[in-house]
Amino acid sequence: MTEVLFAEARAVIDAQLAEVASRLERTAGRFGRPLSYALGTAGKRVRPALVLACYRAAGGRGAGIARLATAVEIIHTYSLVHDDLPCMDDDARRRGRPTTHMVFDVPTATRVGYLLVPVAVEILCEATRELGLDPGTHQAIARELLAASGIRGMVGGQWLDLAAEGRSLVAEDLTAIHSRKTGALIRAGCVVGGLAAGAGPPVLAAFAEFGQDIGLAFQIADDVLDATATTAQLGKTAGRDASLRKSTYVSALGVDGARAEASRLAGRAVARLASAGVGSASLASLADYIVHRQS
Ligand code: GRG
Repeated sequence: MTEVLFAEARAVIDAQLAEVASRLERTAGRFGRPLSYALGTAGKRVRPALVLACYRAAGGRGAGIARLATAVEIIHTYSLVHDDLPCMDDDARRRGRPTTHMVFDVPTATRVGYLLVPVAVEILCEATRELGLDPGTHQAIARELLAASGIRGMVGGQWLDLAAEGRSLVAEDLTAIHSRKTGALIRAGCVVGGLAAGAGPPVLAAFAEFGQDIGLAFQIADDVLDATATTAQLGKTAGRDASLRKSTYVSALGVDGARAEASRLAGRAVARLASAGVGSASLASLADYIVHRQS
């Protein structure tokens, strides 16, 4: 089931990203090529797949949802470009290719990251217009995505994560960091899918709780993969957490304990949908994929 959804997400989102990249190549002067390079890297497209699946689970049928999913992926792409910078995780490889600052330089990659944020907002505006959403829904979607990206979400979580380097953290500390750093954008992807479909408060609350739990499960699986998979498998440097002396769910719970915690969260995420009366085989299989993925 996830194969079909991912095949669709990759085809549609990659085409939209290519279109945005070629637009930027024409209009962004000397930043056109670096922006296009960052947008052209092949990710798994987990967040777009969640936007599409939540939208459809809430009854949405418009094709414009792909553009909204693209906006979410662009925010994610910016975060990866910045995360790899020498002042953050200092990584040379991402998505099977050299990172943006390795191909260009650090000032260029820094600007690429910043420039992608207004690009995402522009695409979000195009999406809500294409979907024919009213101004209130447009505003709710923009607020959800931008709040999740900012200091109360992704940026705040990254900040806490950097400040914690070299310190020994327990699982509760890690949850406080990663529910913001990784979880907030995943949760927002689920909620904006629901908002775009016109879902009511109980379904939106269920999507938020589902996104919260699978967002954390995603990070736990990421920690397990960093400790157990190869660089070739991951497309980014394996074993990076240990070399940066980072506390992770693996250092806190062990590999088996971390896997069990990810499974527990994914199970609770699906149960939350069921108790809100949202039946979605796609979302259940995405939750399963997030825990059992190999890259
Ligand atoms: C200014 C403090 C400050 C922060 C800037 C860099 C940043 C904002 C936030 C970092 C957010 C981040 C990179 C979180 C990690 C999330 C994560 C596990 C990413 C990997 O996601 P995948 O596996 O990647 O979906 P692909 O490549 O498949 O898209």
